[in-house]
Amino acid sequence: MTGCRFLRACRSEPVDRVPVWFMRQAGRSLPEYRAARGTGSILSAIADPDLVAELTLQPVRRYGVDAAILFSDIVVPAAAVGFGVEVAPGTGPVVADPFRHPDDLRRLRPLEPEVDTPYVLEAVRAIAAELRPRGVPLIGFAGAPFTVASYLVEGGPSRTYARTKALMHGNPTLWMALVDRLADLAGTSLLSQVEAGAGAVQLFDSWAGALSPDEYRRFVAPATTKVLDALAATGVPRIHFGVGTGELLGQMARAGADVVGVDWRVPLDEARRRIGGRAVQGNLDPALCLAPWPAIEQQVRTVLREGGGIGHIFNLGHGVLPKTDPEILERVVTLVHSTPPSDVARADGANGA
Ligand code: 1CP
Repeated sequence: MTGCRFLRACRSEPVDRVPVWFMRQAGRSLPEYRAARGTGSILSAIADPDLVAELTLQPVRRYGVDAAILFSDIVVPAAAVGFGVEVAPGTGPVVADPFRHPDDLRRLRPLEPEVDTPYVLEAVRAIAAELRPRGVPLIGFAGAPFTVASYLVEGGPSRTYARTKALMHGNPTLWMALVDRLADLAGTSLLSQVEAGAGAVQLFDSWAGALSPDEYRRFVAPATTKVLDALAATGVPRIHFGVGTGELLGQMARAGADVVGVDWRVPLDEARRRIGGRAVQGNLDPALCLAPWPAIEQQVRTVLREGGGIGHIFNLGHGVLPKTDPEILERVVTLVHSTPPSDVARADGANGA
């Protein structure tokens, strides 16, 4: 089998082992991250290509995962064009002057990656060069229009998305203009990351699960489709991920994904039925990584069986929780890599074993 197993799995080609990586695999759960990261704002860390390369490569070295994900954040393009967004430690993205009026569209001018985010491109080039000999691809990423819009409209993290929904339903014209601008930012950023050497991309629509299927179809799908369409000609796999999106999986697939990321609420075999023919990524509950090992082992085997061995990229159903013991993730990688795809049907003792 030629080529790397992560890219083969994205294309639903046979693999020697199911590939595995973890959302938020770099970050606070790693002592070497805490040592290298220092105390400054994450946006200044992201603007330092040497530090970004180090933070991106740390989990590859420690875990032997099959893909790296660029150390960055979903608000980087909006911050880079001067919208006015910060990332507050312990909170996440915050906006002092949230998006409210048509005039605010002017704060979202087009992104010029070489001018606005040269540090991202420098980091991607360095990381891709370092990973190439190991056959490990770098995943570039962006925030999907809805999830980024939710921060710009709410002014910070939200539980209800009340202001966001008030805008989409109350002034659909302005909402569609907003998500269209955000689609251009995400598409341009992702294309620049691919040109600099990223071998796959993931579009994070983390909070899309707040939407009904009808809201998703009317207010979100057109902009998200625009982002994923912009990547089609590159030929790199496009992963599309959200949390709590069981009822949206079909639409998320049709928006142009090659791989659909699934959280722990929907078993992967059921998810596969909803997305027709595409690969799946997921879906071990990140909270389970804090349980005793036998419970984790059982669930890893269940996820492998439900993933079916082909067209499955093993991951968590959302990001690594900061309290996770890195040793547990190491054991998860070893377990996934020790199970040949032909054995996953028997992996958890189901099917009469
Ligand atoms: O492996 C990695 O660590 C990759 C780095 C990464 C990624 C992929 C960071 C660094 N952010 C992201 C994407 C991101 N950022 C998402 C999508 C992924 C997901 O759903 O987890 C989202 C929703 C954000 C927004 C964001 N940025 C939050 C969430 C706030 C909320 O609404 O609950 C937070 C806490 C941040 C800050 C941030 N980004 C990244 C880190 C390591 C941190 C923590 C703060 C810091 O270290 O200063």
